[in-house]
Amino acid sequence: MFMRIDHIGIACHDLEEKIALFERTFELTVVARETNEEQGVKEAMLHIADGEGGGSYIQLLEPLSADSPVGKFLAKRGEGVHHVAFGVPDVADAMEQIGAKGVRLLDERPRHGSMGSSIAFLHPKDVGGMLTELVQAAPQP
Ligand code: V0V
Ligand code: CO
Repeated sequence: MFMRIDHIGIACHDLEEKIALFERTFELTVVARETNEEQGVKEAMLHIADGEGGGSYIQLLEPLSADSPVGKFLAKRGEGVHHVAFGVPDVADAMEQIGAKGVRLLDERPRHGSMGSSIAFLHPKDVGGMLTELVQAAPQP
C-alpha cells in the first residue's frame, strides 16, 4: 500500500533558522514554501531524492499559533520529529483500507497538503506513538 516515505515533518520554533541549519548541515535545498492556515503551519520542503511515484523531503514546520497541532506539540515535547508521511497512490483508498483495520483517521476526507498534494492523518496512539500522514502527490504536469 505504501510506495515510499514522502517526508519527515520536523516541528520548530523558527523556520528560517532551521532551514539554514538543514541547508548548511546536509546541503539540502528548499523546493517549496507554504502557509497552510487549515493545518496551522508555515512550512518548507527540503528535497532529498526523487523516486518512482514522487520525491522525498524533510518538511520543516513552524506553528501559526500556540493552539495549533504543531504549537501544542512544541509546548509539550519541544522541537523534533513531529510526523512521518507515507506516499500512497490514492489517499482516499488508503484511508478506507487503514480505517477498516480500526486505526482512527484524524480527517474525514483528504485535505490540501504541501506542493498540491492530498493528505490525511492517522492517530498517533493507534500507530505506536507515531503521528502518521498519508500523502498522494500532485499529478506530474
Ligand atoms: C500529539 N501526540 C503525539 C503527537 N501529537 N504523539 C506523537 N506525535 C505527535 N506529533 C500525543 C500526545 O502526546 C497525547 O498523548 C495524544 O497524542 C493526544 O494529544 P493531545 O496533545 O492531547 O491532543 P492534540 O489536541 O495536540 O492533538 C494531537 C493530534 C493533532 C495528533 C490529534 O495534533 C492532529 O490532529 N494532528 C494532525 C494535523 C497536523 O499535525 N498538522 C500539522 C502538520 P498523551 O500525552 O495523552 O500520552 S501539517 C502537514 O504535515 C502538511 C500541511 C503537509 O505535510 O503537507
Ligand atoms: Co507533513
